[in-house]
Amino acid sequence: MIRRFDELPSTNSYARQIAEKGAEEGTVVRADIQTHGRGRRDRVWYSERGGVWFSMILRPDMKAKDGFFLTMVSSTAVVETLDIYGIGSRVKWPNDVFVDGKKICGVLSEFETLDGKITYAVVGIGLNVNNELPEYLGDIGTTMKQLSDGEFDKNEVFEKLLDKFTENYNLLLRSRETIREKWTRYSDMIDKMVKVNTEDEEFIGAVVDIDLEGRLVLQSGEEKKTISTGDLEYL
Ligand code: BT5
Repeated sequence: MIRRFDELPSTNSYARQIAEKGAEEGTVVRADIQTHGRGRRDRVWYSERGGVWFSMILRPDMKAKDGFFLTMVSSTAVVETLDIYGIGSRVKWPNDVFVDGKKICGVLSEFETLDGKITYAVVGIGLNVNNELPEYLGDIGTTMKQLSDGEFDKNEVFEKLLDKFTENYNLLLRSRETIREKWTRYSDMIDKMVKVNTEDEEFIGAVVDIDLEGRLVLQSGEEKKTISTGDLEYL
């Protein structure tokens, strides 16, 4: 079921509320404007009219530690959707999609867990389509419109993205390895030098792998470091 709103504070927050009350797997919450769109660590996600902002409620039979694969499925679906429109993009660990060094999409996955298993997940995708970006995001963000000649049919983009999500989600339920392999290919980050900030540490190294739990494996001198989440910058 798709629940569409003109305006919501945040589709993730709304989806969590209705998931608590039992909303079923596959429920989608979409808003044209978010007044309090959220990123990770309570950052603001700029969500004016013109973008595609939505969240999905999922109830996979999955361990909490594998939750990152839902983020991977989302960014994989975004890359494949942009490809349909002739826009080449890359996934960036952990939760972004970039075009030519600029962010076009962010994913926010939130989980409710019990005894190490996911009871429900809310996976939010924000894709810049026809929306304008504020000046402070001008250097770091981009939109589909900016990358092309004109505007896009936002509902069509949403539908294609949902189809791609469903396709990749079903793949994930059959084989995590297929998603990990695809995502890694779309990331183009193996062997690249990066700097990663976690909440309290900073790591610099070359990307060796994305491991079976979706963690980033860095090689720094003789040492290997495995990182669950953080902010990554290419050096
Ligand atoms: C994210 O966080 O990238 C996750 C964004 C998820 C947004 C979706 S929209 C539907 C659903 N409902 C929500 O409330 N959220 C989800 P993070 O990796 O923490 O990146 C946040 C940073 O991205 C900000 O601090 C800005 O630097 C930048 N940013 C904010 N809005 C942007 C935009 N529209 N386009 C590109 N970059 C943006």
